[in-house]
Amino acid sequence: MAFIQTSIAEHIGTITLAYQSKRNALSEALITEVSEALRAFQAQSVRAAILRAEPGAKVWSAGHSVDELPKGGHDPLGWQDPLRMLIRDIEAFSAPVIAMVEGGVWGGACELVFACDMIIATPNATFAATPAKLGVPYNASGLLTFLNATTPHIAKELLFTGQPMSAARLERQGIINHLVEAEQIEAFSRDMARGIALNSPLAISVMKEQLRILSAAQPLSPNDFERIQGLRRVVYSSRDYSEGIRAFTEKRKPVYLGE
Ligand code: LCV
Repeated sequence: MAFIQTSIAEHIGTITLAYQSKRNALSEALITEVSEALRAFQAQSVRAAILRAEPGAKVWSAGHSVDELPKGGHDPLGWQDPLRMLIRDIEAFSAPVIAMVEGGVWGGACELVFACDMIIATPNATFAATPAKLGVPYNASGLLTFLNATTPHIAKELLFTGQPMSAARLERQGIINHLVEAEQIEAFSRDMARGIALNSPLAISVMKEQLRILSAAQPLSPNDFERIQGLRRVVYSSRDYSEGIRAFTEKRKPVYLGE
């Protein structure tokens, strides 16, 4: 695989993001490889998976590949968006996925980590949710990932400020399971995965699916659903949306007018 490395040992599957030249940006090609790896793990009865970057990575992932966001003003985060598909693959993967995080986590990669079943991070890892920086609205299921994994106030601070939040702060809030120094994080994560792998895979997979269904149980009227879609379209067809992407490409600060 060109963008990731994978291995399986003791019923534990490990996926290492290995695209540092683009700071592990979640390109369609990288995401396809992660999804294929999860499918291969499933076929080999993996009982726990670890999703990580290379040891010592300064950036765990820079988030959605900005150059792959459509410029035409249509919704880049639709049902078939690669990131959305990966989030669903992680949720549907029948064994727990542990995010092992060193370095900065940006944009859509925050959602990817929050969608994992457990998070183990080094104290200096950071999380920055960037849609407001880029002028992008977030989709409903993605916002639900934030709400389910964090608290409303933390989700809003992350999404409204776009500022990196430290793993230490997120651990204090119960959003990150464990803070572990870089030298021990691999052994610690592997120990947790080993413990899970000794338990009943069937009981775990059923609980994982039950918890997924329960946490997504949000009755929404057709009117409310259409309102959410309509709100997103306002931003996608705005001048600010094009400006955010153009500014990123031109490596300058965006100038937003709110229109
Ligand atoms: C494509 C990249 C990227 C990248 N895409 O290295 O959640 S939403 O709604 O916001 C969603 C749309 C989303 O997730 O958007 C992406 C949000 N991510 C960010 O805003 C982070 C963007 N990246 C950065 O700020 C920096 O790259 C960080 C701070 C992560 C690392 O800085 P560093 O100085 O180490 P460079 O900036 O030099 O990046 C190295 C190469 O990776 C590309 C970047 O364009 C550069 O490519 P070239 O070497 O070809 O110039 N790159 C980085 N992030 N998200 N490409």
